[in-house]
Amino acid sequence: MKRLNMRSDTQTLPTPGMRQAIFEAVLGDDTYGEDPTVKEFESLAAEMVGMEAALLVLSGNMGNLVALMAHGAPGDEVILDQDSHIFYYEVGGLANIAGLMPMPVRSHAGMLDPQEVAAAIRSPNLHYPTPRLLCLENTHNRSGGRVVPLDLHNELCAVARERGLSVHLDGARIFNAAQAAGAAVTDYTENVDSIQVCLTKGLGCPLGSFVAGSREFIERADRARKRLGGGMRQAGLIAAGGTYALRNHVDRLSEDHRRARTLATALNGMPGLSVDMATVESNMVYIDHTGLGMSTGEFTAALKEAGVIVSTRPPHHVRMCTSLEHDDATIEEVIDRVANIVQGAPACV
Ligand code: TLP
Repeated sequence: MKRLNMRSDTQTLPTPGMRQAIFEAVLGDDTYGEDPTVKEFESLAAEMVGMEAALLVLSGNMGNLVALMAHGAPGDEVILDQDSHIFYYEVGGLANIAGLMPMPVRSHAGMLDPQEVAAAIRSPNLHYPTPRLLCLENTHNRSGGRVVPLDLHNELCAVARERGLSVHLDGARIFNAAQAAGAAVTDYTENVDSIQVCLTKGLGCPLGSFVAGSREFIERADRARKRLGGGMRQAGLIAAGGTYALRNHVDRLSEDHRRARTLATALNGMPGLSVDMATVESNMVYIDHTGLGMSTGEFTAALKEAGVIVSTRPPHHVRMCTSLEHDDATIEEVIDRVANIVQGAPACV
């Protein structure tokens, strides 16, 4: 039985074209600024997100951490969504490595409220940490890959600006967000100071992310990367995949979005399952399995038994992501296998 891996868009393997590009990469020691493939990648990446400069890093987690360290000094405060990846999934690096103070604000299905963000920014006072940075995320992972609309994004940036804060965008999937919003990535970066973009999600690279911002910001980010042990040598092996992905894997992301919608529509029609279709805006599908009478663990195990791998969002959801690993036939096969499980579920027999 073929294993259908829907766990995450991080599960992609490099395509033959990408492997060839990596194989042919001209290499040098990047710590000395002598890897031409890294240089080429960083200038293309900066150009594509409309920033002065970019820096290759090893992962999205590292990219966010490097950006946080470049923006703030220990003791400074960061306003961010309680459900953001930086707050929820990055091992507390914000506090325990960067030394920053998190001020979490609750988003509403992935959308921060500008008034609530404004209220969370404290006025200067000897007793308070200094508010330094607002972090945004787009697409928003824990809300089901929702796309923060450009108007709201710009309103949130304006709130930060008015109070003298910088803005960092966790744009792990910003190319998905921009395509789904019918906007340019540069529309989303116009009012932010820095962005982190993952190469390992829908773009299909085996590793790597980049941060981008002003030249001066990237100089600080470079030092932060080095402090974290992320200074690399013949990193063109990573960068070559990145350049290939930026040139070849961006336009196709809308196919992943179309397949996610097909998947979501079919699953939503099955007894015991429901999908909030309003949240299916990019390549993620959060499936509420409450009606099956199975725990998240039981449902995930039954799916695994049927060769469908998902990630868990307990107590009520599992997540499936579409990516370049999946064609239409894969999606149909996933739908068939889930339909079989549903037929035998305690609440449905
Ligand atoms: N997200 C992963 C898991 O960590 C949850 C996934 O499977 O979705 N920002 C956002 C918005 C992300 O979704 C992720 C990864 C990261 C940053 C971190 O990227 P990596 O995994 O490269 O460190």
